[in-house]
Amino acid sequence: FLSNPSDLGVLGVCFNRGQTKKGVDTGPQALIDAGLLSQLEGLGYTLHGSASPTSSSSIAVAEAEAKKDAAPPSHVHDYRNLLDPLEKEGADPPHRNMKNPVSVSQVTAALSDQIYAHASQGRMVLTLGGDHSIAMGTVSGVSRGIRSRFGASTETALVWVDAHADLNRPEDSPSGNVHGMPVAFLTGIAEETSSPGAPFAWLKDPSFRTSYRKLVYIALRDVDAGEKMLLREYGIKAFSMHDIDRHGIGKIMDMCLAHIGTDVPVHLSFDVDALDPMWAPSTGTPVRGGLTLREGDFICEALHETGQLVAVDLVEVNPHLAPDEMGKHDTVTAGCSLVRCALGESVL
Ligand code: HAR
Ligand code: MN
Ligand code: MN
Ligand code: MN
Repeated sequence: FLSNPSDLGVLGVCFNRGQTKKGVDTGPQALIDAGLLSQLEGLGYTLHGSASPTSSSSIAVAEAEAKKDAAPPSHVHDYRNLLDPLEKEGADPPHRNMKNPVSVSQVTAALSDQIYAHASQGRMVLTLGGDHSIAMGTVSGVSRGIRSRFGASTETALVWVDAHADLNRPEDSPSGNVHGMPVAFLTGIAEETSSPGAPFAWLKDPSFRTSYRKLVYIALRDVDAGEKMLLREYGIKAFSMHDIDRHGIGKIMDMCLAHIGTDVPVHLSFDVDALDPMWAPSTGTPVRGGLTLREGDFICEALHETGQLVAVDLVEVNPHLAPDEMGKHDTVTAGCSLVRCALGESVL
């Protein structure tokens, strides 16, 4: 599915407004400072940055790229031009129980365009978060890019590796944090029904959507009551930590790939809190009983081996929440390892 398999679009998304803890916006730089980008060049990739978006409109990225005086492409983006006007008290009030709805909607819409620019050229796309709300931008941008190349009926499968399902509809969310909702919007299980300019109304375009039939969860262990109902109601494929304990990660990946099929491109969205806090303590919502780092790496390797991977997200690394220096180092190192495995490090 990649026309340029060694060309890699890289986006560091310094964004934290999908939840309320400070520091997750420094995740991308911490991963880069640990040497991730040179490690990827060592695997043979040519890295491509993006122009900074100037607004959330669909044509903004193309226009910025066309402009001669635009800032040069960069791997790391803070979306300040979008966020600064929303910074003052009361500028981004809750909407349908969602916190920071306009901030999240505008940044993810702009990100979706940046991702699309890479995916539509047949590049692999790597996104470093940032909280998991940014997947609204990455997954929609990839879905759209793949459809532009292979036709509207070509769906991209989504493998969501996470302690959490991130499937809350806004009104069902216990926290109002949008990083617990991206899958609901991406699949259309939650939908913005009010005016066209309302937060996340842009995600209603069918070409941005992911089918819940092509969604697979791995490593779930902290799922809200409303999310459990939706998983059952829609028959979504989900492998919990209980399933992994029972079958082993090898069998789980066989079942995961059997569900997806060999004929579809795959987007991997990996929340570092899928790992046990022993391996990744520096994250906003750690949950005991998670994956070992080796199991996480195996998931990434198994997906890489299919040759179907078109995009990888690594999110929720929060260096500010480290219990100590070692916890921060371990989390960042684990994140780098997951990304390298997804991009082919262990292939002999
Ligand atoms: N389910 C809870 C909520 O909606 C917590 C989920 C968010 N935590 C994450 N995302 N790190 O995976 O608030
Ligand atoms: Mn998540
Ligand atoms: Mn999570
Ligand atoms: Mn919970």
